[in-house]
Amino acid sequence: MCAIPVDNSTKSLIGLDANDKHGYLGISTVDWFLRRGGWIGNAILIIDDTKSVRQQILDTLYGADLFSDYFESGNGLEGLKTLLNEKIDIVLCDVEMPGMDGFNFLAMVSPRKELQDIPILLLTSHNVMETKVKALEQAASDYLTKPFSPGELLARVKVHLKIKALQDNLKENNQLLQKLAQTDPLTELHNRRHMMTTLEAEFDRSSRVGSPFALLMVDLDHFKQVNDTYGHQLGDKVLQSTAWEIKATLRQYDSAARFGGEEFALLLPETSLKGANLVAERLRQSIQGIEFTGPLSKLRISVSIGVAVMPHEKITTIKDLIRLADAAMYTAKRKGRNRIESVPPA
Ligand code: GH3
Ligand code: MG
Ligand code: MG
Ligand code: MG
Repeated sequence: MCAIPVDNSTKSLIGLDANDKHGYLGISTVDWFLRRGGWIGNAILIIDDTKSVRQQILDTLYGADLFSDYFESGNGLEGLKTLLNEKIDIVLCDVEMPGMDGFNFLAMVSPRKELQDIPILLLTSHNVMETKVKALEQAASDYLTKPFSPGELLARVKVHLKIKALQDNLKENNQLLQKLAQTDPLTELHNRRHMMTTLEAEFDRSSRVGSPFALLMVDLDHFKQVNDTYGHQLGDKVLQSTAWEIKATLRQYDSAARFGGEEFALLLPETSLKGANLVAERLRQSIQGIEFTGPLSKLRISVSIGVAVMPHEKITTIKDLIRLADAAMYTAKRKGRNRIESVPPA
């Protein structure tokens, strides 16, 4: 097994016992830490108008091997520019500086959503309780009183790096969960629930501003026969290939969802009847043209598509829009399948 040596300070930073693994980290542990944004790639920004203070901080940090990038600024404004332009993981900022001081710096940073997760530690030069309380009230993550001991500086920086890594990890997991909750696992298209949310937003927008909005209902023809002939598992592969063709057809603001078993919905904002029919025809042809391999090599599939476009006098609710697109799709089935039918303009 691959292992790398670590010292005790690194172990405590990543939450391991000092006796863990005899001073070595297994590659899976390293991998875990790196994936959640470990020390490699960490960047610190040090803002202080006194060069010797910045140097003292740098000398302390260099030995601890916590960062790969070190940024320095001699005033708050310059520091803010660096914070906006670089990927910074933690900020140490002096309180007393000419021009933009530490509190002004905090006031500039706090309202910016993209900077809110970056811990800011204020460096106060006098041990006055009001300054410390004010720092925390103004959204500083912590404070350090100058002159600080190297041990305390390192300990506080490590704690805040660890909290940030955990927060980043939590955020990533939440985003992943949100994506999973919106996605159909087989086809990786949006699921029906998420489609309804998008549909509501687009329906409202179209109703409000009168801009065209098209809904396409796409249903595989004789799909039961595909399952009966090749089995359910290969049937699933066919659904995935269909979804892939649908994704390839989408333009920037379009979206697609798996509406039911072998039925898909395409939402096309700002699209007139003519445009929607063109998209539908392109999709019909590309699905008819899919060439499968292996046991499915003899299979040819097709879809029937129903198109409904608003504004339309028969469409006043989302239910109307879905019902009419669905009815058009069933007309296409009745007229022989592998074709497109649209709701005639009012
Ligand atoms: P039509 O042309 O009238 O649409 O005929 P059809 O056979 O496609 O329609 P029908 O509604 O009779 O059958 C739909 C089939 O889709 C039956 C069902 O087993 C299959 N199906 C639904 N969901 C899935 C799925 O997730 N995987 C697979 N493999 N098959 C599915
Ligand atoms: Mg100062
Ligand atoms: Mg079908
Ligand atoms: Mg169906």
